[in-house]
Amino acid sequence: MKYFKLQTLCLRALVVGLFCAVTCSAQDITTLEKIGPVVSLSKTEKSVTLNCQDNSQVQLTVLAPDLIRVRAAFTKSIPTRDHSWAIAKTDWSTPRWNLKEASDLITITTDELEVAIRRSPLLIEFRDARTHQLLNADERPMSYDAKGRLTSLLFDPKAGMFVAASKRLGFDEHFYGLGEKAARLDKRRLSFINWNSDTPGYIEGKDPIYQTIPFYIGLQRGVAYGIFFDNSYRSYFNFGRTSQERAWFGAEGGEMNYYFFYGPSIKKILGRYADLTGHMQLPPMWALGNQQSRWSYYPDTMVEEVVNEYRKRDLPLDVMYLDIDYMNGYRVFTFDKERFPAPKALTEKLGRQGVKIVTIVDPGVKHPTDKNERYHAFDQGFEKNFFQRRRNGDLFVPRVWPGDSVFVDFTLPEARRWWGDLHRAYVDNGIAGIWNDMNEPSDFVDQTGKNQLDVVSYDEGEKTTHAKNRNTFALLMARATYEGLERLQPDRRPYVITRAAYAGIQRYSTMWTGDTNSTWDALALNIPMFTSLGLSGEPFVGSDIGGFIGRGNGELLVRSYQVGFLAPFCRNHKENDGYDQEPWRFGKHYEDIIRKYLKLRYELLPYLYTALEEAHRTGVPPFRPLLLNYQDDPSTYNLDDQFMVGDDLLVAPILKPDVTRRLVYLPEGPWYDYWTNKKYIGGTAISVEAPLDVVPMFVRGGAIIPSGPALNYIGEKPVDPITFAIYPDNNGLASTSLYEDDGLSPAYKRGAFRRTAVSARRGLRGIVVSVAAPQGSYNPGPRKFSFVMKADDRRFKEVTIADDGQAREVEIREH
Ligand code: MIG
Repeated sequence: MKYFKLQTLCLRALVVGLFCAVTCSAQDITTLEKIGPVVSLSKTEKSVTLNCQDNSQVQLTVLAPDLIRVRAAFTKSIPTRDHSWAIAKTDWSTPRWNLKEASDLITITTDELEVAIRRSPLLIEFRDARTHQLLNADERPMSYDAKGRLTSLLFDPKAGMFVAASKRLGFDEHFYGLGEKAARLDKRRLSFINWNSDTPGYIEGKDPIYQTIPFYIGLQRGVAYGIFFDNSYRSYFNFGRTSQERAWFGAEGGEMNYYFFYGPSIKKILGRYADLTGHMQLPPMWALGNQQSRWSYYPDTMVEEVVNEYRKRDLPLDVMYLDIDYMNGYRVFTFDKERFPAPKALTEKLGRQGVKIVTIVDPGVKHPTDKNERYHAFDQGFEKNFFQRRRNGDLFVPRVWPGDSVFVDFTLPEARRWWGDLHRAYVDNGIAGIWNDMNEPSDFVDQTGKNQLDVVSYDEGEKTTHAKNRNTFALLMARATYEGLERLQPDRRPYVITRAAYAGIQRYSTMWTGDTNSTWDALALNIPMFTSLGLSGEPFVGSDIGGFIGRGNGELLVRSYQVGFLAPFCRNHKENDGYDQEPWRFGKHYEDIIRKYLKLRYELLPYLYTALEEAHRTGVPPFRPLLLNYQDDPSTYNLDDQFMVGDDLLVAPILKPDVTRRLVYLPEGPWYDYWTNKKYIGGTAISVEAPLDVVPMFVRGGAIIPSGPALNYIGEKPVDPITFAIYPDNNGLASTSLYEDDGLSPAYKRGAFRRTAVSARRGLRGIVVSVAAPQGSYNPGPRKFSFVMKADDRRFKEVTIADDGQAREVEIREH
């Protein structure tokens, strides 16, 4: 396979890079220069600036009662320039706070946080303002590497020096988040590097991989804080890996610049993080539909054949992907004339069958092989000087799929606009969404980034180099794409999916976890990866169902669907020379089970979409580790072979071959087996049967699960009736709130949604269900509501009423 030959060419470079990465993370930050003691301070309306003996400055800014920013400049003043591509909100209205100065201590207090700053040595401590409980404390003063000791081969001396902050490691402290890491849920005792990298076939422990989200959550005795180290340079996070004493983070350049979030709940931290770095906007609802891909479906008739197969076999499908071979010689914004002679006719034809097309768009713009070759994307970008150049002015020419290529300098606002507008070529042909790949950016010449170190980006006039801009490249490309689609189709919600990212990516794009293996280990890794991404501000996640590399089999594919059928992104995808992997490829036995799960996904769409809207509004992701819902339960702190969707569904998939039974941990409270309605009392692990056609799934007592009819695709028919399945808690109570909107347009942002609260309680003769008057201006049209009582011991009648948009009460009686 050509692709891997290209990759092995760079193996030596990779090995060198990895070696250096390892030595760096093992390096000792205790050798670094420490910031000097505080000699004076000044205060403004929002912040306190500390002047240090060594001419360093530290600035603490109060953004919210639970959010404080810490910025430090070593042996110099805080620069006036203050810019980050990650930050969405800067206009915080300053909350109530005060400053106390004592001879040894400076204290900043908000309603929620108390920041105690020791003057000499300069040590910062964060405490709960009410209980004074310690949350997080500097283990040593913030430090910097004046002598260049902590550098890797990728270090650009012109870009700055290593900066670090070190925190005391709690004996029982757990670490979560940090974006996309091929690692388990609790990151305690692990260390990581952030340097966006194309890493096909990664396995647990491989680091770094595609994305950089330098945000983590610390949890100790049920109390959580968050730290977002907003620094896009190659960064390091060490959660007690090399020392019992400290959890530290640092970067090979840029500023010591971090945001401290206080919970105590993780959900609250995620909300604040979303306020700071941007809320995910709702994608079109069809993005929650089933998606099918492979590298690559061509020509157009093959795409149609796959769709026909789906329809013939009664398997739901919403989206087909065109991978790189749809293009004319890998030229982005073009279609191959032979393979796809009439893209518009194709999207229209598939559109009539309810299927959308998403095309891949890589960053590499083909560089012409001779002077007479005309290609609009290259010609325009070259003429406008939008392509990246080296410090000496030479065009930077990486080698990717088109061969010699160029990359756009996406830090240029005009270049982003131009790139976004180029998507007219897709939109005009009815293409529904854009898939950004290879945006680490990957370069077959050298995957480490070493060859790009002298590439300069405009960066708001700062003209900074690769060391700073690599990790934000994908963020800015996704931004250009998203904003372009928004301009081209203002009445549609853009749909973008990306491989690489930096913090803030949720404003522009959904994501998938790249080139996984078709193995059981890779399948098991899905769960901690999805939940960690959710704890890092990326709610819309998923991975290639069945795995991308290597030969799968029916059993693995089925178990893979049993994880992915409830992930926001549900797409089967396969590498170019891999054995076919569509749901029917291993025979009817497996296909039938896959159909069951795909149909169940579509039935549960009212529930899934409600959970997605919650993520948009609150930052709390749909796909959750149990600890997010049960933060006070230590049994959940490293539980990563089961997950929850929203507040109410608990799923415990089988992650090994030939296994049909497993332990499932159920937190405190009553739980119902989704399949049998059998009631369990939680707070313990139970052993359950899980033959191949069953994924153990439980509903929280107290929940009401809304569902609709099975669909072949979203919008096929009205979601009617909506069935509310009632699972009472020990007091006979249950409730939910259903969210709906038009699923396509941005009108929901202006109130065009409908939220319907439904609750149930014990009545004299049965169960009383109340439906509150709905909120919001969206009108779904006439339809029915059905109420079903779930109990394993008694039989209740199902009740159906017309949903007339009024508050209602109905009673469900026993048979
Ligand atoms: O160098 O476009 O992760 O999903 O099929 C490989 C071809 C490039 C990597 C993506 C994968 C995609 C493949 N791409």
